[in-house]
Order: sequence, then structure tokens, then C-alpha cells
Amino acid sequence: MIDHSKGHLAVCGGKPSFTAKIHVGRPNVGDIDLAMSRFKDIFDRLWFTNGGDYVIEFEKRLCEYLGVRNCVVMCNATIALEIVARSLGMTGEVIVPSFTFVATAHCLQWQQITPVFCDIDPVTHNIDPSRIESLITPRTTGILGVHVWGRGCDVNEIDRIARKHQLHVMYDAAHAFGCTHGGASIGGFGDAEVFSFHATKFFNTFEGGAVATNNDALANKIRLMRNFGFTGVDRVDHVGVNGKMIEVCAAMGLTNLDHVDHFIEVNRQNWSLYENGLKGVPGVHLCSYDPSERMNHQYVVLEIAENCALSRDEIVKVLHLENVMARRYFYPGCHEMEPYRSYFPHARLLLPHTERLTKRVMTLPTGTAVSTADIARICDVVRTACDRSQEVKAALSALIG
Ligand code: T4K
Repeated sequence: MIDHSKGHLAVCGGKPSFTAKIHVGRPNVGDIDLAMSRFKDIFDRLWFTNGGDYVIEFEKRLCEYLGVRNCVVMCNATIALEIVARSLGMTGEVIVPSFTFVATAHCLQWQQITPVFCDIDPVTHNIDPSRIESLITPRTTGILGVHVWGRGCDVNEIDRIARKHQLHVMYDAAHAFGCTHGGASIGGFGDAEVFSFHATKFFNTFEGGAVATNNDALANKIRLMRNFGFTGVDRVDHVGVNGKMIEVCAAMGLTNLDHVDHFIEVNRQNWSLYENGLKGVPGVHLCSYDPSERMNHQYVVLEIAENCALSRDEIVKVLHLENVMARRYFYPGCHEMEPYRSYFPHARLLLPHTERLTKRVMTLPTGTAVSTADIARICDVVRTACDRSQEVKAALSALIG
């Protein structure tokens, strides 16, 4: 806890609350000894990639865990998103939220598909289905939803719109591994869903990703595209890229998969500590998760309301000075990044909720690397900074200008 008798916030001349940096996105790691023995096995067998035993086992285990017919693991989610869009035959325009990591838009733009940005629901932070139909044109071929923070999109309404207009539906489920929506595991919605297993994600394979789909024909096509279009030795029947996951990543995935329930439990407890620790701080709103769903609680998301004594950016600056590396996810919105800012200079006029949230939302550290004492101290910093907002504002402007 901050010692108010001597200590002040670092911004007010005190020492930082943490001597070492506390990060958002520290990886969760399962049994390291087991991982090492699997890595050793990979060296013994000298089989590093191209459909090795660990990749095959990992895909099987993922299908079981997610309850889907097919899982195609990849080197990362960005390539997986690109391959899914291409395998579905998406062209022209695809409707997508701007309140997401830029890879969601890039996976389309990279293959000359125009991302048409749709505003989000201010409560769920997910694409707002009531705004989708007005964006459909004769060039529209699909909808790409994102399950932001692991909270599922309104999949039924999106499906209804897609069926009516004969559009494909894919989901960026990068945040949503281990989560359910309507009681069903995320992974089985739309034509296909894509998970990210990047180091910063709830469940990681160092780098990696996976496509989940119940469509066997689509899965086969995706498998071909993942491996240069090879259908047999010396035979290529499709254009393709190299999207393969390597054995070391699959071995890490198998190791972490055994600990998913533990990771969820730690995150859930961390989230509750934040909920208690930040209770009653005016204008600091912790985004909640539906208790009837299984959620991975990987994102401790604060929305800083107008009535907060400090702005989101001021709170983030204070935390950084205390060595808490809070992040402004998602900032800025994709529509404010290049090339989209130049292509669609007026996009912000159609995205009022996205615009507001990109200025108000931030995430705090969680996961197995963060202790309960760390969380108590982080909450204390936020509370103290808001309590002493005038002093903090003056110190920040002297420091940063
Ligand atoms: N769709 C969505 C909605 C996504 O969020 C992402 C990825 C994707 C698609 C694409 O998935 P991938 O193709 O990556 O599989 C990071 C990640 O690079 C990116 O994977 C992730 N989203 C995004 C939200 O975050 P940065 O630029 O914020 O990463 P960086 O290096 O600043 O690290 C973030 C924090 O994590 C730091 O505070 C340090 C900590 N960290 C990071 C790494 C890599 C660690 O403690 N250990 C580590 O190994 O993009």
C-alpha cells in the first residue's frame, strides 16, 4: 500500500510503487518441465514443422476442448484471418468494427478487400448489428465480427443479417479462447472463427493461432492454403502461403492447455480483487463479464467516465510513472491508423461510440504473473490519483507539459 505519511505518487515526487515494471500481457505458462521435455523430444526426433506429431495432437486436443469438428493451427492469427477471408471468397467490401487490434482490418486490406468500419455497441464494445445493414452495398461479401475482451458478439442477429443478404461471416476470436456465448463454446460460430495464441493472449503458444470451423470442406481448403496449396508430394492445386505452426509452438500449446482452468481461475480472482479495490472511485468503471458464461477474464478493462476527476490518459500516465504499464487498448481506432485514415478521412463521423471508447478505455495487468499485493497496490494508485486529482494534474503538466 502507498504510505501516505511519507510517500506520494511518483508523479508528485514520491518513489514509484513498483521497482520493476508490471506489464499488461505477461504470458501464462503451464508446467515448464513438461514443456522442456517436449522440446527435447522435438530435438531428438529432428522433426520441427510440416504436420509433426505435436501439431497433430494439438489440433485434436483443441477440437475436443472447443467442441468443434476442425481446428487448423497456424503461425499466428493474422495469417489465419487472411486465409479464412480468402478461403471464404471474400472480395470487395467486408463489414468490420474499428474498435479492434489493427490486424483485423489489415487481414482484409492486405488482399485488397475494403474494410468498411461499423460502429460498436457502447455497452458490449462489440460490433453493433443494428448498424450493419445500412453499410451493405452490392460489393459487400461478408461480416467480420470481433469478440472484444472475450465477450461474444450478437451472433444470432449477425447470422440473420448474413443469411438475408447472402454474406459470409467470420469471427476474430483472438480474445476469446476458453469463453462461451449463450453457453456454447466460442469457436463454432459463423463460417469460421480465429483464435490468437500470441504470448500476450490468455492462452499462448509463444506465437500462434488457430481456425475453428464445423465446415469440413472449408477446413480442408484452409489446410491447403496454410501449406502453399500442396495436395500431395510435388502437386499444388491451390494458391497458398506458409501459415504452418511449428512443433515447438504446438508443444507449448499442449502444455498450456492442461492449465487453462487454472489460468481462468487466477484471472477471475484477479478481476474480483480489482472490482473490490476500485469500488466507489467516481467515474472509474470496471467492465463486467456475464457470470452465466465461462469467461477467460483476460482483460481488466476500465472505462473512465466523464465524471472521473482524471482523464483516461492522465490515469495511464500516472500508472506508467508508478511502473504499471497499463495500455490504452484499442487506441487509436483502426480508422485513425494508416492507410485507413487516408482512405476514409470522414470515418469518425459514422463511429461515435468507437470514437468515445478509444478515448476512455484502458486495460490493467492480470494473469498468473501478477500477485494479489500488486493488484491492491495498483488499485491504491488509481484511487489515490483520483482523490488527489488537482495535485496530480499540476504535477503532470509540470512534468509532461
Ligand atoms: N485480433 C485481435 C483482436 C488481436 O488482439 C490480435 C493480436 C490479433 C487479431 C492478431 O493476433 P496475432 O497475429 O498477433 O496472433 C500485441 C500483440 O503483438 C498482438 O498479438 C495482440 N493482438 C495485441 C493486442 O497486443 P502490442 O504491440 O501491444 O505488443 P507489445 O509488444 O507492446 O506487448 C504488450 C505487452 O505484453 C507489453 O506490456 C509487454 C508484454 N509482453 C509481451 C510479449 C510479446 C510480455 O510480457 N512478454 C512477451 O513475450 O501487440
